[in-house]
Amino acid sequence: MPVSNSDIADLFDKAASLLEIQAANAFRVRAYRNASRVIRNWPESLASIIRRGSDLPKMPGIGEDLAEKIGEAVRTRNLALLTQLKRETPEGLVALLRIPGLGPKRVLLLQKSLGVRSVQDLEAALNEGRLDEIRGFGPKLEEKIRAELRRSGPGEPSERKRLALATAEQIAEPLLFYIKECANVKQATIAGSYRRRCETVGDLDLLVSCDDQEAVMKHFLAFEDIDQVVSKGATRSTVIFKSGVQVDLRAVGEESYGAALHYFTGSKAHNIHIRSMGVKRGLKINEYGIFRGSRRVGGESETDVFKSVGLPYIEPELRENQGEIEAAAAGRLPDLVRLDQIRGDLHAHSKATDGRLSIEEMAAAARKLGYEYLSITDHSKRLTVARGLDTRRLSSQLREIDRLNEKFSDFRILKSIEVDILEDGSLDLPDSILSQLDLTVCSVHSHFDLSARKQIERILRAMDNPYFNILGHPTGRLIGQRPAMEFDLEEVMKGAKERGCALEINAQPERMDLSDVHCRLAKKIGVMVAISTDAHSDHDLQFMKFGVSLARRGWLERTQVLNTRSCSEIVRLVRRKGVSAA
Ligand code: DGT
Ligand code: CA
Ligand code: CA
Ligand code: ZN
Repeated sequence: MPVSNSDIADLFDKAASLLEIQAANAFRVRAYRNASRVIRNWPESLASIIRRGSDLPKMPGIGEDLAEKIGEAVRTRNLALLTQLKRETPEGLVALLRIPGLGPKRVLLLQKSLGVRSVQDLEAALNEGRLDEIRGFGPKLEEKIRAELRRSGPGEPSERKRLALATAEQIAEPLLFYIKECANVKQATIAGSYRRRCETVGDLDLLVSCDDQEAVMKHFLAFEDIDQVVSKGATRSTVIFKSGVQVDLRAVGEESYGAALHYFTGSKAHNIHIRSMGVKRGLKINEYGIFRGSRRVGGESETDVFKSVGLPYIEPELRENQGEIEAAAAGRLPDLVRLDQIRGDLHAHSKATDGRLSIEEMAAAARKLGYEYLSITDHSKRLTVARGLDTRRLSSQLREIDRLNEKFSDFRILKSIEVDILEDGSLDLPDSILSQLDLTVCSVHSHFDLSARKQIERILRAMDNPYFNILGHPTGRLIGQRPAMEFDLEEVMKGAKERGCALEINAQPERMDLSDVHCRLAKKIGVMVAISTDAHSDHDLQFMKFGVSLARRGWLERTQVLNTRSCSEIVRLVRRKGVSAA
């Protein structure tokens, strides 16, 4: 199992929470929290940097001691400090932390003022009405805690699962449709991490503008997917859907919609940065509007917010306080790639291997999306579970594609293959057949556990083959099933750039591989990427939007994305020196 930056960040986060429950020095708590945030968002894999023996880069707020702890986390996947803290902290307190609304601060407060040290203690205190006695525990929070205790039943509450973006969308879209049916609703958006198109989403933040908030609340609370109402008020409600997802609704007047949309889109770090810029200009920026003293000076549109601090509009996907505000101020925001710039899909399977449809059906589906081309990339023979193609079957597929292509004047099926990269770095099919293709996707489907060094050598050796064009799903991760392979992507990206190879952003929801952080690295290195769906059916072609938003989160522009080019440009771009056109 590789140690990703977010694994390291999780360790630091846990340490911060446990330190906080123990009422440790506030500076120390903050140092760990800050470190966690910096590490989580760091664009390069810290584990790779350490493994290749380089010094860690200078990171804000991370001194020698914390840097050493990063090293420890990479080596041991743990922190001795964390083990010690866990030993010292009663289990019950740790379980309390998992209850939504109960951060370490409140857990500490509960412990100090009521002696609550477990979920059972908490339940008792609730039932006896003792929670009312402590500051910061209003009826809203109490109701939220009650709802969680009901939801999780007796015993310890489980850690609330974050949803994959694609899953969240299946819940969010019908909700949005439903809310817009209410005649009072003027505008409605799902803000938060969902709008920033994060890989996973904690809860959905639905924002509406209207002039009759009561009517909108009533309409919302009648939605059939609602399982529990955690809290309801005149302008805000929190509910839990039958699927377990929490949804927060905020209803605001039209004059506040832009300010609220900006606020609830976040991220929190981005908001705080913008707000502090406002303060310097004598402005108060919050979810209700932009104010100079008590006078409202804007808030109807999101642009108002940015304009008030002298910035151009910043796309939601960039709002992570990862340099987007500085870039905006300097007039250097990237011109992010858009879905409507995508002209085709370079990774799709047919029923010749593990796809569900014929090549003809897949091509028809791609044409319907307005695409100019579709690459058919079935598996190669090594992947026996998918009935991978050998030279003979691939040859006959190529003839079939020639026949189909004769029918089109405005569309082309590209001849391709998803060829396995074998353990020794050779490709699974001979050059004699690869040379007859328009381009190749080359993927690792076995031996995921080679050492990082061997994995890199394997992939770079494969890239030495002049018929290697696109590295498919580069880290091999399957979200929730298989971790990313542990190797330094930077080295692979540099190798790809030198050799004229591209990397894939695989838009399958369970892959999303490269990640946004990797995309940013790809941008820095200047290696080309292909955004592909790896479709196994016509429906899967729709995943393109997830790949594009991921690329946008990674600051990628049209020019760096292979499949924003025409078919002939692509074939020309990927052709390697020493390879003549077949
Ligand atoms: P999630 O739900 O964990 O995937 O992430 P978000 O970003 O959707 O976070 P959420 O739902 O807790 O809050 C939605 C947005 O509201 C968040 O992105 C920024 C804003 N927000 C929440 N709490 C604060 C806060 O304390 N200060 C500021 N400035 N903004 C906040
Ligand atoms: Ca949220
Ligand atoms: Ca929320
Ligand atoms: Zn594959």
